[in-house]
Order: sequence, then structure tokens, then C-alpha cells
Amino acid sequence: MSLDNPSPEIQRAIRAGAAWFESAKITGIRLEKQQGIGRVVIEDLDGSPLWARFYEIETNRPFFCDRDGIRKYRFNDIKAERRNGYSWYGSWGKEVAKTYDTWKEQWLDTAKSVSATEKPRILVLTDIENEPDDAMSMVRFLTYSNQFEIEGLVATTSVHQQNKTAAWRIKEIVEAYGKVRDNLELHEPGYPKAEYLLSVIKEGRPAYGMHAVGEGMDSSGSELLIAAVDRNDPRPLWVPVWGGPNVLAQALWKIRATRSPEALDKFVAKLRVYTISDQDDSGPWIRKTFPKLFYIASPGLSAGGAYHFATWSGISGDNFHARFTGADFSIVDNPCLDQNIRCKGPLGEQYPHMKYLMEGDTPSFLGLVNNGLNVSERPDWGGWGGRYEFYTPRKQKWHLEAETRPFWSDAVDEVLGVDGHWQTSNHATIWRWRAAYQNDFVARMDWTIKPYDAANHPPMPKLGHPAELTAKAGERVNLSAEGTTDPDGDAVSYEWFYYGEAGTFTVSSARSGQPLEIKNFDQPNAWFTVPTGRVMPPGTGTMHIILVVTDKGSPPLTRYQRVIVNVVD
Ligand SMILES: [Ca+2]
Ligand SMILES: [Ca+2]
Repeated sequence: MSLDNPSPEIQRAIRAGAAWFESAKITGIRLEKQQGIGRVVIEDLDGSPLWARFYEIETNRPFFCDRDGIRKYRFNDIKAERRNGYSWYGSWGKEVAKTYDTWKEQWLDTAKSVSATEKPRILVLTDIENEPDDAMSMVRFLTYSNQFEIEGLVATTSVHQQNKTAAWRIKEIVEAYGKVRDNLELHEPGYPKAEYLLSVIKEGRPAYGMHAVGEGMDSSGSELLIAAVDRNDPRPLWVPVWGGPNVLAQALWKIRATRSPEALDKFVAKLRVYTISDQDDSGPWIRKTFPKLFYIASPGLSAGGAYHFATWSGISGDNFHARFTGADFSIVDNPCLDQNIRCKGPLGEQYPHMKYLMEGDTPSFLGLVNNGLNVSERPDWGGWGGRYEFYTPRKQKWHLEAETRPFWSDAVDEVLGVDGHWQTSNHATIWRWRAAYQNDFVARMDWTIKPYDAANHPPMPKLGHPAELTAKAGERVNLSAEGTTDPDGDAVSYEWFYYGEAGTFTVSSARSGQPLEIKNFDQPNAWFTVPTGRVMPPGTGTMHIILVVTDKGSPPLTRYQRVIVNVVD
């Protein structure tokens, strides 16, 4: 651990060593000196961790012996002379853990990817138990909980579950998570303890929409949300809303009623909201009443068919709620989920069979995963949670009322489907990443039950140049992914593609959704020429080039880098 710039091989060896010390830790005992007997082992649940001097290689079982060299498995069974004259136990692993903690902050690439201050703060509102899919989303959410700072898990109502909330179900899933948390930690550090998560499970009022907003309508959920926003922390608070947002509406109502306009502005500015359609009447009220609130949504109520049109349906709604072709449905269908998710340990057992579609609520947090592609403050740049543009949506039949101000809403991408056809839709802004986000979840479920070496870990793409470049029309732009590594030592494949919709530079092709040819697009070093034909005036703007690196592990895992080329005069 004293080496500078440890290679991936050295990193693996150190991580395995630290994991062994952790697994060989002995708790629940302590050494005590008794009169006339000397040192003996006694039970003590509060004893600090110990390590044995010797372990059997095959079983990791501590052993002891007298001068005759015969193995004994109980310290108290050996003679006093040996018990007192030799250090059979010590606290050696403590020093290892301390040094490892410092080392991994400095050197371990995967661990460095999300430092504590970079983790998005998140408070989830969920109408869990209205149908199975919130529970499915909760399982996936918890496998990423080391990348987030979870401020709250709040059970709410919605149009589908109007008079009750189900915090008990969140608790059930978090308890199952508690059984696998230490194993997850072997793969990527930073997973919160189940005890902590249990302490932030709260509830909204068991009433529908705006009926639960106003004087006397505070709840443990709305109070927790206010406390989380008020915390002295420069990071915003993300609120993914999987049901109705009336807990958020109540928090905003209360701040407006009890604080100055300036304090309200400050409060609103710290919030980032993503709602899965409008699952009660408080969403439209929030948008018109707090016009500066950062809000992502495909607005509308299910009664009008809003879910069919909503971007979030792209997660898995090929047949229901949305109806589209072009994506691979098999990887979001029950048989595949049986094989790769449900069969995996205590957390997998909590992943129910879907009734309508897999995890309709997941897009609300998928854009916050640290994958090199997502940029949470820029929904228009696109990511695993979809792409959204900032405008005032026109009135649709499935909207409760006309929108009064701009927010982040549906946008379209043109994507080559698995059926070989170019597909243009808002759903495609999510399903285009489907293989990657599904494989990532499968690997994380492996992490809940497998040792480090038996599971896959994502590659670490690296650019050989700054992530922002400048070029003029007709100029050659060189791209490099030199320095890309994989923590398992897996081979990787490369793909560079032009994500035209994410930038402001506009070029088209009459035949293909990929109007820019990138030479050597499947090599670590690639290049392209800034187009001069079929370009919209003024011929300047930003071009987003995405580097996609996929490893050859099982399942194959994908990470990204985004290069933004500023085309100037
Ligand atoms: Ca829901
Ligand atoms: Ca790997």
C-alpha cells in the first residue's frame, strides 16, 4: 500500500488482502487475565475485534498449539505457559483497515469514482404496494445506495392507492438489504448500514393529492423533507417521485406559509424533482405555484392515457403502458429477471413479479447513477434516465390543466433499434441504454451474494485529452481513450458515437440517424472531421461525442465518457 500509482493487478491484490482481513476478523470475545490461571478467552459481545496469529489455510479457522505442535482449536485448551508466553491474538487487522481506508481514497479507481461530497442527496417518495413495480425499483435503488446519500424513503399515496401508505414494505426490503450490505461493500465501498436506512423510512398522510396539503397536514415524510433541504449542505436534494407528490406539496406549502419570500426561493432552489407522470393533482399545483422549481416530468394522468406517452415507459413498456418496437424486450421480461435477479439471495427474494411493466419508477433515479454519461443537472444531455428538454408543454387531453411555465419534459432521440430500423421517440431516450442498465443491475445483484473475484465490476474509461475540445468547421478532431482500464483485468471494447440530440450543433443525414462518420469508431483512437454540409446556420455550437467502453466480463458492463466539442467560427 506504500507504492505510488498501483497497477490494476496490485490494486486487486490489495483489495483481496483487505477483504481477507475483514473476513478473518473475530468478534464477540476478549482476552482476560485471571488470577492463578493467566490469560483466557471469555465471551464479550462488546470486545474489540481480534485476529488470530494462525489460521488454517483451507478453512480460515484459528488454531493454537503447545510445544508438542499438535493443533488445538480452543485457546483455553492450551497450557498456561503457552497462553501467557505468546501473542496468539492481536488487533493487527485494525491497522490494516485504517491504512486500507486511506489507500482506497487515494488510489482505488472504483472507490474514487464517487466521493462523499459528490454523492447526490436523495429522498424518495413512493406509493409502494399500489402494484409490484415500486418494490422492484426499491431493490435496484438499494444496490446503488453507495453512490447516493439517502436522506429519506417515504411511503405515499397516489391515484392508484388513495387512502393508505405502506412504509412496512420499504422496511421489509431494507431489512433484506441489511443481510447483504456487507457483501456489497466487498465490491464497491460506501454502502449505508441498514440501521441508518431504517431510521429514515417515513410516511405521508393516507389521503389523496391536495386533500393532504394545507394547515395541519404535516407528516413525518414532509417534515423529513424540510429538514433535508434545510441541512447545511451545498448539494441539492433530489426527490424522485414514484407515486403522488403531495408530501413534497405539503413541504412547499408549509415553507411558503411560514417563511419570507426570499427564504422560500432559497428552499425551492435546493430541490430537484423528477415525477413519474402526475399520479395525483398536486403535481400541476406544485408546478404553477413554484415556477422556479427544477422539475422533470411527462405530465398527465393515467386516466387520459398519459403513461402511454410518458418517457419513463421506455424503461420496459414495450407492450404496456407504452407500445413500441426497436428495443430488446426479453431483458426486461419476467423469465430473464427470474434468472438474473430474483434467484439472488435475500434481496433478490424481495424483487416481485411484475404486473404491468418492470420498474416504471426507476427512470427517476437512473440518471443519477455515476456512469460517466449522466450529468444530473443537464437532463437535455441525456443519460440512463432519459433525455428531457426545457419548455412549456402544450396542453394535451391527458393533462389536468394547461401548463404555465417551462420545465424539463419529453424530448426525442433517433436510435437504431435491435430490429434494424431507426426509431425516433421519447421512449428511445431511455431504451437506447437498456442492455447497459440491465447488465449493471445483474452485476450488482451478484455483488449481494458473491465474493469479489466471482463477480464483474465496471470498466474505467479514460480520455487521453480534455473532455471539452474546440474545433472549426472542416477541422479534424482526434479522440483518444488511452489509459482505459478494468478493475478485473477484463479486455474491453470501444465505441465512439455522435450524440447529436444532446448538443446544439445541428447536422443531418437523409438516410441515417448517424449523420457524422467517426473513423476507427471501434478503436481506442478515433477521429472525425467537423461537417460542413447539411449544417444548420450559424454552423457553430456543441457536438457531444460519447465514448462507450464495455468489458468482456460476465455480465458485460458498460461505462462512458462524454466529449463536448465546441464548434467555433
Ligand atoms: Ca409507483
Ligand atoms: Ca470488469
